[in-house]
Amino acid sequence: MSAPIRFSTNFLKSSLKLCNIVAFALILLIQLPYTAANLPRGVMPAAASLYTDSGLFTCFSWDGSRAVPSPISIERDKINDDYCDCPDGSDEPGTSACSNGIFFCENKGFVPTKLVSSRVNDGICDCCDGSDEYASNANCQDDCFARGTKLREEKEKERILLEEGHKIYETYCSEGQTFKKNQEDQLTKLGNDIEELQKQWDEINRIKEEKEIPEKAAKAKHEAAWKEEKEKKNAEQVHLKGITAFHELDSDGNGLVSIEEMQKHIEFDIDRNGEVASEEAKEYLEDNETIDEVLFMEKVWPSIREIYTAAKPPEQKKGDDEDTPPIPQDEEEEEETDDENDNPESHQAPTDNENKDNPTESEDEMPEYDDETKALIEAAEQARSSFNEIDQKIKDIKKDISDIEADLKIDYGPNNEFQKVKEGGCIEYTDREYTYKLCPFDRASQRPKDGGVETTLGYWGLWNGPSDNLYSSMKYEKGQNCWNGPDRSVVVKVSCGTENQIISASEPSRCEYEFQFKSPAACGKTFSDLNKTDPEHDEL
Ligand code: MAN
Repeated sequence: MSAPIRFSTNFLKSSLKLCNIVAFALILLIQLPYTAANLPRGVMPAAASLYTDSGLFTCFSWDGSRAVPSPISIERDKINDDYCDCPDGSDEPGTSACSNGIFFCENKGFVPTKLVSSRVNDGICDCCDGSDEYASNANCQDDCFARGTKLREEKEKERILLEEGHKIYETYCSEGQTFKKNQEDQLTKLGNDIEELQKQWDEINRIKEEKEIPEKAAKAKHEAAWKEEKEKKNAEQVHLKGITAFHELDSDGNGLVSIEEMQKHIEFDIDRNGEVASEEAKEYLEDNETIDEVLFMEKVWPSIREIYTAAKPPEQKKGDDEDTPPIPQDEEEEEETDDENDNPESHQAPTDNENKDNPTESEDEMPEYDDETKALIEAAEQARSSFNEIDQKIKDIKKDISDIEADLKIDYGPNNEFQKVKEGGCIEYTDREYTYKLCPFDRASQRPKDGGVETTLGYWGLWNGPSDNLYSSMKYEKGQNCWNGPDRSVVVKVSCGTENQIISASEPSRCEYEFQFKSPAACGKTFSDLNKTDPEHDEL
């Protein structure tokens, strides 16, 4: 029962096979004129269809990768007849008849190439398959396969490198983007922190100011009391010294100071003629012949106090009125007072803040604050310390914010992939003379190999690659000025590599440098991305 069915199936299968063969043969027949074997010599595959029409051949020229037919048509048998018919040279791809013809070397096993057709049969082997010298004496060897093998090995190495670089590139992208995201999150967080801290700052500042008011008042009160006490003490001392002076001047001890007694004291020699004239003495005594203690203290002592005290021998002056500087007797003496080693006791009386060694001074030191004031100071101190703490915290956060904002402004590539390059830190390269250093997105420098100072070659400026490959070149600019020349600058050419590395540094023009820099960040394109542009290279 099943036999006839099997027969008919086989029959059908055979018929189908036959149909396929016929169809394939037809396709072959139709395509025959398009095969390389049938093409006139030297025609490139991209132009094959233009040579297959039966009948007339239309001359054409190339506009980029597009063939543009010309108005001139010729008989097909005039193609490659060693006579140039088309002004564009398209009828003589395989001879040297047209100066502008193009000869296509198939170079099987290697890379197909194009030659100007004048190089056809010129005795020089241009194509590795020797096809350009088909009618010359040149003995061309077909070394396309050997060359192809070498090229394939190189390509394979390149492919491995690009693949490896691309893998790292992908991690650079994801880590770079995560980094950026974290920075943005951090910025938001710090912004919120600042807002919160600012509120606390306001409150802590308010407390500080509040605590400082009673502190200030208590301190001022204490200081005013001390000042008053000191003034009182001083006045007493001045008075005491006056009384002592009176008794010293009253040499006969009769309770009166007379003109004669005054004359014994050379410090009253107003005109400095070496003696105290009675008029001079009298002038000091306010025109009196004699003066008693009460009038002396009231009228004379205030005017002679300084002169009298200054003229006293050092031992006697110790602890004298500290508020009053001595009046210099003449220019010489004035100069002497400048020399601290000469006679320290004749110098200006120590003030409250000076000469702590002076035993009398310690008596004048401000006494300790009372417990109540101390407590107020302590409370204000605490408030100040809390304030300083929060104030510093805010300053630190503001600094962090501005650092992050500045970093976010830097263009680390379309996927932030160059952030990893920056993170990697500075990279050095040493040539015969210099060690060059590149701190990505910061600064480039140079220092002589045998030591010496570092020269700044430039600071991070901008990406300056061509518009279709912007991130292939960086510019570091505004470096140290070159004597009689420009500010130094560096162009860093960036290409794909499995690590961040400077592979060369040069100075093409004085003080203008160029680094070749390899980085996985530049491995955005894969091997196939880079090798799919030229279809004629597929034959490799
Ligand atoms: C230094 C270096 C050189 C540069 C000269 C210019 O020697 O920075 O690279 O050419 O200065 O004077």
